[in-house]
Amino acid sequence: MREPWRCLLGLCLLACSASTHSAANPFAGQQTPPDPCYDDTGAARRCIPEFINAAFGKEVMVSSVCGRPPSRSCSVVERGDDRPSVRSCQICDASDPRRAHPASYLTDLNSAHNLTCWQSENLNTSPHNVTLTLSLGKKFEITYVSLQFCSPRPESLAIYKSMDYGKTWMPYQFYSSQCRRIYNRPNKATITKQNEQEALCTDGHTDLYPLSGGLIAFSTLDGRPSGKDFDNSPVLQDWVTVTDIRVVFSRPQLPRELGAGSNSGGRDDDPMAVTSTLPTYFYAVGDFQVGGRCKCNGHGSRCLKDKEGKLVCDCKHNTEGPECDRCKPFHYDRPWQRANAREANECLPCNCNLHARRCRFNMELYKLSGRKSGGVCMNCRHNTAGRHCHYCKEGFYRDMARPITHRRACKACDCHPVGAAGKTCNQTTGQCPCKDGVTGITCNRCAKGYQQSRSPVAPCIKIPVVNPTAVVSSTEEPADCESYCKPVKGNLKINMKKYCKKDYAVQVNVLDMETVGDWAKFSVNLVSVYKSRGEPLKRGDNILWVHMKDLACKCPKIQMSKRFLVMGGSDGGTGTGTGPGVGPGGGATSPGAERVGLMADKNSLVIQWRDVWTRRLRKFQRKEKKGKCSKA
Ligand SMILES: [Ca+2]
Repeated sequence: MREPWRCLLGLCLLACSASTHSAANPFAGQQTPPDPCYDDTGAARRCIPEFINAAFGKEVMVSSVCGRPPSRSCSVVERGDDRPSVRSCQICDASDPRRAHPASYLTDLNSAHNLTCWQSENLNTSPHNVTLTLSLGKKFEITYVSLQFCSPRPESLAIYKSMDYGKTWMPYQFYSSQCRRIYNRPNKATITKQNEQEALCTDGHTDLYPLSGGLIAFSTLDGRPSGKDFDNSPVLQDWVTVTDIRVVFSRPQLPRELGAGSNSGGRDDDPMAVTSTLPTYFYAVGDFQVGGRCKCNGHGSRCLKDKEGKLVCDCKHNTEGPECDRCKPFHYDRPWQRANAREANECLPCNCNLHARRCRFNMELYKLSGRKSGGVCMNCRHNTAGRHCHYCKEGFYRDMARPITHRRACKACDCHPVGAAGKTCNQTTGQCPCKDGVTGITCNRCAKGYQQSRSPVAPCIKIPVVNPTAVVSSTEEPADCESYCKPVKGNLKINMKKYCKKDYAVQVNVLDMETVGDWAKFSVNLVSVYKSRGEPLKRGDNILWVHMKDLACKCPKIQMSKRFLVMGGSDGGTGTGTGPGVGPGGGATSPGAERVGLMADKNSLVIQWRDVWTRRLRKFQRKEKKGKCSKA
């Protein structure tokens, strides 16, 4: 009995440096020590759940159990000290707790003082597989599987594992005194790095003795070369991962000493024969252990039951999933990786400057960054754009007074719909692209030397170089002005004689001026009309044309925003040009038909208005009506 325990202890030492707290410890988990997944500085480090007997307390599905109906089974008991073995018989009765041997005895608290054993029915045929199936309900990384027998150990036994909750099974280990014959495998094959994930067969652990208390213990990593470098061996990490374990007892020991039945004993020459009758036998196991750790890939230090009662890892390092086997949402800056002794390999959040809630991983970008960062932010908010939401989207610019993480780090360009050539402004200054002659951050006004136009294509146009006041008050008089203007120049008096000679006499207010060819075109307001030969003149807006040469010689002299008495027409002057082709020009080129309005020249009388003239001009008006002009 001493040997198996030493063996188990050895397995444990191999498997774990941690103490073998089993889930049976009622005080486990009561203390709340610092989180082992982080060091003193808060940096992530590998953390693993404690080493446990994962089978403890779990239900084992068995294909056979004694006691229904009650049956009598006999075994040979060794007494040691050269005393002869004795044959002992017992009744198995499933309905009597004192005589029952249920499957629950496989995984109950194992006590040397009170060994509880599951026991199969009495069997007498072979092959007659008896199976034990244990579901762990979650992935575990296991170090050993052990069975402590109450009956003699089977002559051939197979262990299978499942990684998908029992959907598929694969061989894990075989025990047989005839490996090749029973399992078609070589005995004690050597394991190389190439076949580390292969089940082996051994004839060890198949001795008849001890007749009771014998142990079968399978150490999952024993003899596998990469076991020493487990962190870097995905193959072995996979090898030790299980969700379910199945043990199949294929053949019993049938030594003559055990021959209990009356039939002829001995081994069948062909163990795989359809059926052969054997002496009555049974299997009995007192303890079924699966030593290992809840699989959390180094990102969790414990496993807990979730709301549905399912065992799951308590994941840290920004991981999630039953085995902490993926990164939490928004933590996709690098690929998920298992933690190892040197690197915690925690999942890292994407850097989105607080502008996105979702991101995805891009392998190309990750490789380009030297395997540092591969996260790409999705749906950047607050008018940001880019893989890290780190710049402003089109139509917005960076407000440098705020950090990029600020909700209002990006301001609208607000480019003027007419003044700007586009909607995209400079990312740092906010300057919109302005059309020619337009200025301002948003292109909302005309530049110096430009004036607004009605054209959306060219909203600001160059102000003409000709300055009206400069023309009117030009000091650059032509040299011949003296002779050109005579004799009228200087004669600023008005009398009945002059009044009679002219075609029109009006008071005008000069508003504006522009040049059209050789002509100055004055916008005027007719304040009063004292005379108009031909078509009657109306008060209000009108045009006064003066040839540039006349204007340059100041005959007449006209100033902006001032009122003048203008008398012109017949005697050398032009008439009231209200109709096309009116009157020939007097000493100047006729403005032509297109120049509608009044005309004044060197022969016209243009004098700054004086209010006293109102009465005098009314008097001339009355006299003319009485026919005084024709007399003169
Ligand atoms: Ca037990």
